[in-house]
Amino acid sequence: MVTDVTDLYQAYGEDRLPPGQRETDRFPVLSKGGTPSWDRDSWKFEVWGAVDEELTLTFDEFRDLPSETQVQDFHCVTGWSKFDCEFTGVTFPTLAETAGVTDDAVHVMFHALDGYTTDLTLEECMRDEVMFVYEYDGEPLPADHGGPLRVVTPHKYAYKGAKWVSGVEFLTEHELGYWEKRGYSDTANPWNEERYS
Ligand SMILES: Nc1nc2c(c(=O)[nH]1)N[C@H]1C(S)=C(S)[C@@H](COP(=O)(O)O)O[C@H]1N2
Ligand SMILES: [Mo]
Repeated sequence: MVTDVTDLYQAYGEDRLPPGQRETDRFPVLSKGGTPSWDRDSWKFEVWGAVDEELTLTFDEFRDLPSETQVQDFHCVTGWSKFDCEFTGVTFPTLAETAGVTDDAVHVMFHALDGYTTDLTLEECMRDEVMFVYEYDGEPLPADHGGPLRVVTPHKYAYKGAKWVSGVEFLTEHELGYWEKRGYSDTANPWNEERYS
């Protein structure tokens, strides 16, 4: 079953295409540096911080979590949007439920293999559209797009979705991620054009 969530813009604005964006059919690659290498045997996904149970999952264990497929739009803060991306993976609420989030958790820091980080409020993460994705259009997620595992955040500019995600830290206080420390908006709502802080 494929769930189409491309209508989520209706909660934020009139138009599916956020203001100041242009639609592209391509799927450009945008990374702060090179594509990190990974190895299936040593790859680990970790969950720590304000949780009942810290988790360390192998790639196969991650793949065994309940998954779903969604059609989503993708908005990069540099001005391009790609409609109708088919992503398969694990929703954030499913992952959170697996670890058991404690009552004092308020924010979430995503960590990635290239040293990238990004932070969202727990509330902004606890939506089924926030997914840990390992397949794009029914194929393994290409390495340039964050394979083996990336986060997608269709309600935010795409820098809120860490490629090559290696772990999730539940925080009891707000912290800033890589781009948020360098002047990009912490809230990153595309329909309000929250590009810079
Ligand atoms: N680990 C990591 N994640 C990242 C980035 C990055 O440099 N490193 N760039 C972000 C930015 S600015 C965007 S627009 C999207 C780009 O995803 P794409 O290369 O699949 O288009 O990934 C986001 N996630
Ligand atoms: Mo971006």
